[in-house]
Amino acid sequence: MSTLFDSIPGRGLPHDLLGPGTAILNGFALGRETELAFMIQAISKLAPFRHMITPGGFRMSVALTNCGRYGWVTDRTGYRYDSIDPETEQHWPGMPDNFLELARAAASTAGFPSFIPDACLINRYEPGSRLTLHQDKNERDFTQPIVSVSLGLPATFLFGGMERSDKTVRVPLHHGDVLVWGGPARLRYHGINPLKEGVHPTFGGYRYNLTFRAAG
Ligand code: MD3
Ligand code: FE
Repeated sequence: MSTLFDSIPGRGLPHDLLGPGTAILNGFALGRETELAFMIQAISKLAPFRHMITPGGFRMSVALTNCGRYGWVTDRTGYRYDSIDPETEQHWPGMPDNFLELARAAASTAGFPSFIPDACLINRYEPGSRLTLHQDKNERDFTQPIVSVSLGLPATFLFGGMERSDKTVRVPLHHGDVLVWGGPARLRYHGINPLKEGVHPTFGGYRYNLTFRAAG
């Protein structure tokens, strides 16, 4: 059966192979890598990448920073959004116009024309870095989608169900892919397998992931 989201893979048009509420926009960010790399560099000079500590006391293997009105943080007291960077004690860097426009264009293409993200979490993976299965539920409004942008080295994404124990499917994510997670997909468990070694022409030995959220 065909659906609203069926289209041609590899051309930045959405398809929903991962189920209702998902849209995969393969290559949607291609052509913007130079400006995205430049902005990530500029943001990380103001708010450096760091390995945060989980409530359980573990150091995250993924390094992260944020831009926008709110930033996602974790420490021994829990996960939350905060308008202040705990490391610099300053506001997070503003969200660049090109970030906002990319996120809004992707959300709109996937059927969320009024998405206004106020937070962008930037994850940086090095070989071996992983993200264990989790739900994103620190945002205030689950009717708003999350838009994710993959840059640099490829990774294997794990997509589960509404319970941690549900089976997962593995999905390769490549440089330039943009995915939109809304509606019934918004609270599904997901994670990233340990990153493999490699070299990307623009992003070197790293994978970066931007996730745009309406947090506040
Ligand atoms: C599905 N990031 O930052 S992006 C995260 O590649 C996170 O860095 C991963 O999970 C990364 O929280 C995965 C894909 C993604 C992001 C958010 C989702 C998938 C999602 C929220 C709900 C369902
Ligand atoms: Fe997540």
